[in-house]
Amino acid sequence: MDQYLDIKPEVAQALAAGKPVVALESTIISHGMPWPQNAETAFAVEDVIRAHGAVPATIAVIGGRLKAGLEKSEIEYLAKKGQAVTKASRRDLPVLCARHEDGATTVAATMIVAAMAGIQVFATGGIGGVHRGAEVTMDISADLEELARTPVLVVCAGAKSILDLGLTLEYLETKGVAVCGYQTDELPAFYTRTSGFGVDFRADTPAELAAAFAAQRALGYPGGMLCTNPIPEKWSMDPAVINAAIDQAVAESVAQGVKGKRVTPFLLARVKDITGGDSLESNIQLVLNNAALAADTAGELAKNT
Ligand code: PSU
Ligand code: MN
Repeated sequence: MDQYLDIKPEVAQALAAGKPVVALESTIISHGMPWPQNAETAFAVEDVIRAHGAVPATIAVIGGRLKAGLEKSEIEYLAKKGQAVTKASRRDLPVLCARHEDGATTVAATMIVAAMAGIQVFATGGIGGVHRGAEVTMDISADLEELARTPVLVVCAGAKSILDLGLTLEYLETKGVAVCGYQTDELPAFYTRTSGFGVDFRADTPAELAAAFAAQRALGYPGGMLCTNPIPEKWSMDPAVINAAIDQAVAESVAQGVKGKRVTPFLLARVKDITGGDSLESNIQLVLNNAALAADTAGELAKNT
């Protein structure tokens, strides 16, 4: 299994010494944000993790190697290539390894590589979920299945309402994935702090969150856990503005017949364009906020192991 895995020396040393490490995904770099903000954000996120006492490990596939920890030059390479890089979820990793190709890892694929490397905590912006209209299209992100099977704690800002948030929570409940609200009882909706949907449990400190995940690991559950961390008040968006943009983007994707793995990148790009870039700054800020919480939580987990 490790035949295809390269752990960056700094990350390997931290793991061997029991120091906190935080994994980061790369689809957010190639498909989630435009150049050059994507590279700037990827570097800033790594800096926040270091400032909070943990070692960052940005994950991607480069030349068929599963990389746990990227060099700056590799991050820049993926950022510049943008949507030309293969968006890699669970099903794509074996093919990329066999063909010595590059891939930007989604939440699902990042969890797989993180778990292989021994990294327990992962920070991102938003996860994939059950799309609106999934009762007809069956468009349900592989991220949800991965949360059910791979033991990684994913810290995100909830999910965008490009998804059906209610169905996404139902799916996670069915799969036995606990959803934590960080200092909130409600699922945050990425750009906004509330959604009207309740979470399973609330944690008010990184230590509380770490304790819940540690208990799950001790019980031998196979899967991961989801922590949803609301966007800081200062950066949260007007729900009317963002929801109108999302509704328009979803309508366009239906009208244009966008399908499969192209749906999420299409919606993300359209929402950003329709809101004239305001949403991009909010997106960047919430990722930084999640990185800080993930690093603090990894620090708490490292204390107890
Ligand atoms: N949602 C976001 N930003 C993102 C993604 C989702 O708000 O960047 C990316 C993540 O990499 C996520 C992936 O894992 O899209 C989900 O894609 P899909 O819906 O095709 O599974
Ligand atoms: Mn999909």
